[in-house]
Amino acid sequence: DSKPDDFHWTDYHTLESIYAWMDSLARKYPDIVTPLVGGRSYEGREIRGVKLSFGTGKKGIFMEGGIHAREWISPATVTYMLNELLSSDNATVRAVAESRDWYFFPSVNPDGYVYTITNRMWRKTRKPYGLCVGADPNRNWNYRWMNGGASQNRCSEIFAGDAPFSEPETKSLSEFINSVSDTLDIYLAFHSYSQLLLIPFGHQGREIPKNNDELHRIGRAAADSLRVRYGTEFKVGNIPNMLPSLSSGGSIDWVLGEHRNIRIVYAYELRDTGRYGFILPPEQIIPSGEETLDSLVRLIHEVDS
Ligand code: ING
Ligand code: ZN
Repeated sequence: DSKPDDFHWTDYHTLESIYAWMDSLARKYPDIVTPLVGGRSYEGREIRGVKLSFGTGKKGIFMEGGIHAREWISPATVTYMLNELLSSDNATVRAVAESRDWYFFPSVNPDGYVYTITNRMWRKTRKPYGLCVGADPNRNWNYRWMNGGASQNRCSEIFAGDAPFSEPETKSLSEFINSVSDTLDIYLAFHSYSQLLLIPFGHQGREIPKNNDELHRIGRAAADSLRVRYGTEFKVGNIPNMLPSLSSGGSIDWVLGEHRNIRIVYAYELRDTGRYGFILPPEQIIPSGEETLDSLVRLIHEVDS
């Protein structure tokens, strides 16, 4: 693994290395980058992030990565975009970067991510539940909790936890989001895999976002721009129409459901469509980062136009 000075996107990185790199950014760009602690995990790790701020009075965008431990392309793509938004000299990227305050949290399930070093296919948190371990942190948020596509079986991969926000990760991160939510207008979560851009809601109440048409229009524009560079096709739609089942208790349902000022909310399901699945070769990190940033640039242009 690497020192902060040669942090790169030709390999996946450990949590420690990602955190050390974020610290190095705060030292290198002290006027722009502020280290943040968004919460704490069951095993006592910090959920660390950075805020990028190029000026005052900007709206905010929240970038959630790594809520599922094995989806390694998520933290890798999120850190790639963080780096580009901070240091690219492309005028279009610079304008988008400077249009907002950015909250980047590349690895919001740090215990799970560390555990995937030895158990590569781990998805959940690491809090013990009897004979099994972990809840699905993307079924644990307190909005229509346990209302479709989630399980009360403690050994299930989609175990929702014993109660909403039973996991310290989702509880503490939700409190952090609440503390900055007034300024936010966009929230993006990054998962893998399937190449989808998912629009809330995932619960079984047939709830549709008030701005569903806008979310579809902007989402399709973002997917169009994502396709240009490498031909990667992303499909766009509401969760129940895109996935084989419902899924309640996800972060994006809670963000849109509880924070009506955050109008622009999506979950990306990044590369690929199943050839490599969660074990995406590291050669694809940079292409994924590039095309996802292309889509993000377009998304923000559409929101601001
Ligand atoms: N897929 C997501 C999951 O949590 C999702 C899909 C995203 C559901 C956002 C609800 C909200 O199951 C993967 N692969 O994790
Ligand atoms: Zn996921």
